[in-house]
Amino acid sequence: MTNALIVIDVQNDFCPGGALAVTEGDAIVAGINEVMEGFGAVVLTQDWHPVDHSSFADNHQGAAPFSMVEMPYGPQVLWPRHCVQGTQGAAFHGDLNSDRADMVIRKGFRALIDSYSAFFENDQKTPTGLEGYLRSRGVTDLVLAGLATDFCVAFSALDAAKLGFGVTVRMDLCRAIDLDGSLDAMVEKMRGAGVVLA
Ligand code: VGL
Ligand code: ZN
Repeated sequence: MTNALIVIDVQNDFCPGGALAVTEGDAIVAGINEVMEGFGAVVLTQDWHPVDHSSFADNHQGAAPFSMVEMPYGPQVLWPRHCVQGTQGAAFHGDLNSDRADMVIRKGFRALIDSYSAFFENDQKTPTGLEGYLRSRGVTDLVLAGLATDFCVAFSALDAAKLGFGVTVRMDLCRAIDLDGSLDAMVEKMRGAGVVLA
């Protein structure tokens, strides 16, 4: 059995002062660095959007940030512009030990589709390639940490469980956006899917 730590989107734009700041988003960085040592593999994910990304409210005329739209693949939250490719906002938090990462996987780089999960884009079928990477390295068990608990962490955990990995989410090493009760809803879904919340 090989385990992997999957660190979700610990990027400047999700930390205080960033474009889509998660409360205390930076408070988990030291703890994540500490646990990295204990894993057979460490993967970092990076939300990585083109400027014309369809998840940005300012690319939809008259739309307010955090409102909902219907995309061809289903409902989608419109976010403030964040994690634009190559910007400082898209860079990892400066204190995150990115040197320890074996693999960095970028997601959300297609303009017409968002990607919360590290495994599949929001159409739930376009793969990111992470599954193949983990399987070819013999990884069976995953521990997830990062931002945000109720979006990218939860979607990644649910997909991982569906794919048959053993999945633990370190809730103490995650922080949530919590939009209209999304945290409670996603915690419930993760429990139902057999994800261990630690
Ligand atoms: C995320 C909203 C939009 C996340 C990414 O990392 O949870 N949330 N893009
Ligand atoms: Zn995003």
